[in-house]
Amino acid sequence: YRYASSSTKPWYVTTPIFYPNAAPHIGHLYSLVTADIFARYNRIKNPSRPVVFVTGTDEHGLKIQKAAKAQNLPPKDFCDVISQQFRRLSEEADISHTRFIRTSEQAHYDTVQSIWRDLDSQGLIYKGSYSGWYSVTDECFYTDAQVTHIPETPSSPARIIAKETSSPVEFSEETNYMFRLSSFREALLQHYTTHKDAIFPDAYQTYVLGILESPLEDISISRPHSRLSWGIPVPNDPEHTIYVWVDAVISYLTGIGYPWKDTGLSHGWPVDIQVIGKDIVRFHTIYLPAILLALNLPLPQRLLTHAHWTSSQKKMSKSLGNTTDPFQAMSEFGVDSVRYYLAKVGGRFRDDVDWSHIQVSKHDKELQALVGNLFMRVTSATMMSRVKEALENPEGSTELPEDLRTAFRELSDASAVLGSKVQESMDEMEVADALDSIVELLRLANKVLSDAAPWKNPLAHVSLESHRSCLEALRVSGICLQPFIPGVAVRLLDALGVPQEKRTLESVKETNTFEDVQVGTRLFGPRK
Ligand code: ME8
Repeated sequence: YRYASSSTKPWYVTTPIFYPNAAPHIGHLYSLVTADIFARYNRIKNPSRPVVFVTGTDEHGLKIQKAAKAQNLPPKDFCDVISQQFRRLSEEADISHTRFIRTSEQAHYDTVQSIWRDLDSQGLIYKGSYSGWYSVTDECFYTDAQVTHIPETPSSPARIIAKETSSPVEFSEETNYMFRLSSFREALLQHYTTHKDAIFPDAYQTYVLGILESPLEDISISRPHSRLSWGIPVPNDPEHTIYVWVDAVISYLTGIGYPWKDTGLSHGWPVDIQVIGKDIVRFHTIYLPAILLALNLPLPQRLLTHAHWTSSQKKMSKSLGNTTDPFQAMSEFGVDSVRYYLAKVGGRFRDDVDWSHIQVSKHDKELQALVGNLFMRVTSATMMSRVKEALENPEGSTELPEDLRTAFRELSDASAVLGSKVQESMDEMEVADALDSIVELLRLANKVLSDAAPWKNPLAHVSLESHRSCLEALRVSGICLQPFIPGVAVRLLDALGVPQEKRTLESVKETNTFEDVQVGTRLFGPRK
């Protein structure tokens, strides 16, 4: 990841680095699609600026060690198989990542150890005895106050679980390396107080500021090798393995080649948008930033925290096994319709959403009607011959009735402002609003066409104006839809004959003649 010029920092976006403990589900696809929408949006917004997009798999830790053991496989072999499924998911879903990182890579091992040494040399790491409640599912320690005892019931034995996540915990007392997280509280508080939009949606910024009002405790950042052997060893002390979350958050740096040996080149740091689920806020708003402050690196610009997809109101999770298979959904409805559903319904990010097969199907039909049918209707054989007729008789335009003139003008005006509406919403990270603006324009175009009913009107100019104004609506929608549904958008722009260099947000404003329309192009594949 070398860039010839240091003047323009590449635009950098990340997804969480997923645990390959079980097959990916819709929740993972959602994070990938969300990050991809921003990656693709930035490419059309600023085509000369490179976009760096890192995703991958977080392979170390007890959770993976246990899952591999249950299958009688060495952890690396186990991860090879499932990491490959995450990679395939990214490919099949048209995710435009530029780097898929595996934390089991040598490059990552070196980066993590080098950062450890750096923190250690600054006196930020010390050895201590640590006791607490460990959750393998959540891969973290909880204090006494954060766990609760559930008494025995006829159907289940007594258990101790984490209050926040309901995951089972086990008590452990061991010698660990500790990180002086406590000494970063003020700097973090200062950061979030002055960077008011660091965390989106706002509620999480408030939540994090709340955490920072009380003292932070130092955290354990290693486990004894006897408990955790699948991980990166502490430099010069192989009896201890580095805590998986320290290892994991560093992948955002490894992903763009840290530690940079060639100074003066701009690699992309800091991250511009970091997409995560609300389950991992603390690691991204406190642990990672503290490490970055220690390394004297700038903190990520913005963190987008999204809610969860649920299944019968319960969070979809690999540990619970109540998941929806994204490959299955994509083969049934096509990649773009699944992306459309995820972005339209999940693009407000604030509330959990229950995955609904019926709703995906509705969204698939809606998209086909809005885009596919509109294109078919305005390029039908009859329409094309009436358009030709009108072009041969320019004077006929004076006969257009006033109400139709107004309707066509309103549609053109709406097309002209779509680009800036989308830009406004996307810059505020309101993905659903951006998509809604596009849908609104397409609805208007469909309505204007139905009201004008050129097929019933003897005046050929009604056909010509319907054709022109609807194609224009399709062109600007097609450009703006590229981040969301890249497959359909590209087929649409190809069908409209829009040249490659005219597919940027800026070119939405330019005028167009539709001389190369590919009549009869299929924009959607067959549905089951
Ligand atoms: O936490 N709805 O990995 P993970 C929406 N390895 N998003 C969901 C989801 C759901 N039901 N379930 C998962 C880890 N996700 C760590 C991350 S980062 C340095 C290390 C998404 O495989 C969401 O983004 O458990 C969540 O934060 C992430 O997957 C957790 O994936």
